[in-house]
Amino acid sequence: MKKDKDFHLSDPTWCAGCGIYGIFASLKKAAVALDLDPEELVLVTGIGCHGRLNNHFKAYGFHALHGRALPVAQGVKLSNPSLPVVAISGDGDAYSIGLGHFIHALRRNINITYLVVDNRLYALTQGQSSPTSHRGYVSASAPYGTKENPLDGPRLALASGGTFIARGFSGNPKQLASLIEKGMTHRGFSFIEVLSPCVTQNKVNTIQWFRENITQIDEDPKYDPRNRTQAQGKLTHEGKIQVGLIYVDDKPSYEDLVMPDRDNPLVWNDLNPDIERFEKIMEKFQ
Ligand SMILES: Cc1ncc(C[n+]2csc(CCOP(=O)(O)OP(=O)(O)O)c2C)c(N)n1
Ligand code: SF4
Repeated sequence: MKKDKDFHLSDPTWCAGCGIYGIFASLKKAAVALDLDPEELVLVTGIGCHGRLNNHFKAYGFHALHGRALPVAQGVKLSNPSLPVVAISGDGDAYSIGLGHFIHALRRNINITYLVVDNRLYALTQGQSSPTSHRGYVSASAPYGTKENPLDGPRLALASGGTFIARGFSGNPKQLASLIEKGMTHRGFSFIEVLSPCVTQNKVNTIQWFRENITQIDEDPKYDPRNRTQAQGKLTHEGKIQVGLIYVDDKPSYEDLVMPDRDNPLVWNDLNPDIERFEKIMEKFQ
């Protein structure tokens, strides 16, 4: 059985108190619980402070372009469906520049896990408003307060056909690790938004603020995460931020539908091109 330290490549350099430390710890715990080997796991990150995660995590890693973690992660999965793939974005990466990819991955139901680190601003670029910054939030890009209304990732995911929707909190790594573990065993696209304080740029949504403003969805004993109407009700209800397993559904994954030949994935094929044929194709472009 592996231990957390088997997935620890190097000590991270996020600011002291940054929520991403809790996500780093939770991801290691989930990998241990799933009995994975570092070479059996692929982490794909976007650009931002969250993007440092795969620099320090012992697994295969790919640091994609800003907003492009999902296309790369989906490409990896389709080339080698036997590999567990976790994509990680920030709220800017996922819900601004990468929003189109998010919606299509949800409706495609491809079998990867997507963590969105929600610190409610663009941290790496020094604190501009992001799609999850609340209206009135004063930031580097909105000195008179953010004018847009915030976007709710899980609500959008439910409307887009998501089959595994959860929200965790970096301050509760035990729960987060369990959500990641469940997500990674889900057959289809598992989306976990993670509330994560940025201690350096965001002086409003602090760890204390998150603690005071979240509520556990399963505190309601009647809550059934397989009931779409209940999930919709919880997510549209104005009040505290719902944390926990919000919604789960069984639907065929993208691979189930498009890859009948799973025993012969692209990665095992001999891709040496036929040079003559390749040159003929290239002639057409000259
Ligand atoms: C195409 C492109 N546009 C803009 C940038 C500049 N940029 C780098 S990180 C970032 C936003 C980071 O915010 P988020 O995705 O929320 O990640 P965080 O730093 O908060 O983890 C931006 C706009 C970039 N690197 N590439
Ligand atoms: S700037 Fe914010 S998100 Fe980035 S490492 Fe520091 S605390 Fe974390």
